[in-house]
Amino acid sequence: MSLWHKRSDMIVHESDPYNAESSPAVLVEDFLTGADRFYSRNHGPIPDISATGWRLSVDGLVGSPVTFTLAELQSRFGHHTVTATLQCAGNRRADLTEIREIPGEDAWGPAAISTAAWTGVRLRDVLAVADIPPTATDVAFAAPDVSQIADPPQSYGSSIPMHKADAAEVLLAWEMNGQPLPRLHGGPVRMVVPGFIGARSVKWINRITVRDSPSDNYFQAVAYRLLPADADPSTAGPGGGLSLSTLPINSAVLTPADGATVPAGERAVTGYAFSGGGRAVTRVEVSIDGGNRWLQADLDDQPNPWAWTIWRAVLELPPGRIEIVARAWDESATTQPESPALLWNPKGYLNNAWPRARVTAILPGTGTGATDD
Ligand SMILES: Nc1nc2c(c(=O)[nH]1)N[C@H]1C(S)=C(S)[C@@H](COP(=O)(O)O)O[C@H]1N2
Ligand SMILES: [Mo]
Repeated sequence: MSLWHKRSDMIVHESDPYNAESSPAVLVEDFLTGADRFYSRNHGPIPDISATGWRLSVDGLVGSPVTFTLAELQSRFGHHTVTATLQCAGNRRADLTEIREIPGEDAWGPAAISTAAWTGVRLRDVLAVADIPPTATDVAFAAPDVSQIADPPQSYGSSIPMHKADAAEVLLAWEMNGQPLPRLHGGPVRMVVPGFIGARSVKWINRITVRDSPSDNYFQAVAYRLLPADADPSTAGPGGGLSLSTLPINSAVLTPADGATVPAGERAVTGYAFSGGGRAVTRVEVSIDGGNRWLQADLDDQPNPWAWTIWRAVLELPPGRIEIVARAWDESATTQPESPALLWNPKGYLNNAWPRARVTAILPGTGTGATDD
C-alpha cells in the first residue's frame, strides 16, 4: 500500500495532486474495481470533510432553495445502488501523445476507467423538493477543491443538461462498493453521472445550482472541450470546441500487456469494453493481422449498460512480433475508429481508436521469437 491506500503498483502520473491508474493486468481481475486500484483524477488538493460537517445547498432557478446535511439526505430520499463505470476523458491519451505531444496533460494509459456499485439518492428526487421551473436547462455542481490549473484559479465545478439530471441513474452517492465513499473519491458525497465523462461526476459536492445555461466554471466552459486539431488550447476561450458529455464506444486490451514477451501458442487475451449513453456493448472482436480477420471475443455479463463488460478471447499466437488489436461495438451498431491519428486533438480527449498490444511470442526453450532463420 502506498499513497491514499492504493496498491503499490499503481501507475502514478502525479502525486500532488494525486493522479493515478492501476496497472492494466490488475484492472481486469475483477468486474467491480476495488478502492485500492480505482483510478483517481484530481485537479487540486484533496479536501478533508467530515460526514457531520458536510452540507449541500440547492439554489439558482429554484422555487425553494434548500440545504441538506448528510443525515437529512439519507432520511428524506429513497436509497438506490447503480453499478456504473467512470471513465476519464483523458483515458488512453498515451496513444495520442505518440502521434504528437500534448503539453500539460498526463499520458494516461488504458486504466483511467473503473467500475463500482454506487449507493446514494437520485439527483432528480433532490431537485424535486427545490421546485424546478420549466425554464431550467442545466444543473451545475460545485466543490470546494481550488485548482491552480484553472485560469483563473477556481474551485472545481461542472454541469449536466436537465434531461440527464432527471435520469434515474444519476446519483448523489456516499457509498462505493458497499463502503463509505473514500475521501480521495469524493467522500462524504459525490455526484455519479453514468455514461458521461468522469469530469461531470463532481467529488465533494457542496452546491447544486439550477440554471438556464451550462456552468461557466473553467472545467465546463474551457477544459473538457474537444478543440479542432489545429486549435491552440492556450488561446481557446470559454465555449470553444465541443462540450464533452456522453462517452463513445471504447475498449482496451489489458492482458497480455503491451510490450510483453509471451509463449507462442494458445494465449488468453482479456480487456474491457464500454460505451456511454446507456448503450450496451454488443460485440468485441480481436485480430492479429491488422484487422483483416476478426475473432469474436466472449463477453462477460454486463449487468446494466452503465457498466463496462470484461471480454475474453483465446488467440493462437505464432512465434514472432504480433500486434493484437481489438474493436468493440455498441447497440447503436457503432464501432471504434482504426487510427488515433484521426482523433488527435490538442487536449488529448476521448481517444477510442482500436487498442493495440504489441507482443513478442516465443517458442518454449528458444528464448526467441525469431522466424527469419
Ligand atoms: N471536485 C472535483 N471533482 C472531480 C474532479 C476534481 O478534480 N475535483 N475530477 C473529475 C475528473 S476529471 C474525473 S475523471 C473524476 C475522477 O474520479 P475518481 O478520482 O474518483 O476516479 O472525478 C471528477 N470529479
Ligand atoms: Mo477526467
